Amino acid sequence: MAGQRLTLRRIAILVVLLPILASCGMVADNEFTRVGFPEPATQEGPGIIELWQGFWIVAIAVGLLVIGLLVFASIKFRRKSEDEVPPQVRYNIPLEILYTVVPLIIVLALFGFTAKEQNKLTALTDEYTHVVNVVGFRWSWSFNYIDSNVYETGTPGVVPTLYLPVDEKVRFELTSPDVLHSFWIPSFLFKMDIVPGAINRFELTPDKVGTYVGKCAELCGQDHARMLFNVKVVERPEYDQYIASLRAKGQTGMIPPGILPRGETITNAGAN
Ligand SMILES: [Cu+2]
Repeated sequence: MAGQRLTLRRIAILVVLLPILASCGMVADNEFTRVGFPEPATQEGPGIIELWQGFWIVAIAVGLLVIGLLVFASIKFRRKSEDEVPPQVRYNIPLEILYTVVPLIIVLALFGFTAKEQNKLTALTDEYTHVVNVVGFRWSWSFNYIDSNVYETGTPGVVPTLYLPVDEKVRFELTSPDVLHSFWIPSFLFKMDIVPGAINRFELTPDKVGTYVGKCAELCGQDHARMLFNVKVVERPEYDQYIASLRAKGQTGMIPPGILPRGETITNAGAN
């Protein structure tokens, strides 16, 4: 009897969950199935969306199971008459082991999937086409295009724009001359801290032409909220034109200079 009830419950859970799972696979590209995430603008984005969806599916499944059990228990074991005391149950070792082990397995599995995706995302290759040294400083950004030896810089009042060519892998090298900042482009579904005294590196391949917003995601002082930038993902000819325009303006070299940690150097993209 108990076994039969358990099977029925499993079927009920599947009936509720299947449409959710199916809708994630079939209508993958809207804000509802992305659970609030923006449309990814990089090749790496879809993997992050899938991880996020997986977390939600697990959370919904656990939530439904717990709510289902609560409702079931409160109906099934309720007091049935005024003078009745329902059976008082204590200690159920198998059940206690079950609700210790099952959450542990869930947490370990979520950790495993996250670690796998994160290792893939933060792996450095030698397949990049460009290196951009992003300098986060109080309170704006400089973009040093290492392979072209030009730069662009901003102020809290004049928001700088980072140009990236579409479908080309870019290595970002993050540095800070002052305090902690965090380089965040929501549409790239990626954020990495900028730590003074260290160079944090990652690589992404933007794959959708468009204009995106970026911001500092680490409270860094008075004008933190104005530490904004734009990102323009453009076709290669437009990118080359932009780089040439920086050179024409005389913005060659790196800015601000002398901020690299001792003994560390920005990757020389000329090698590729
Ligand atoms: Cu900042």
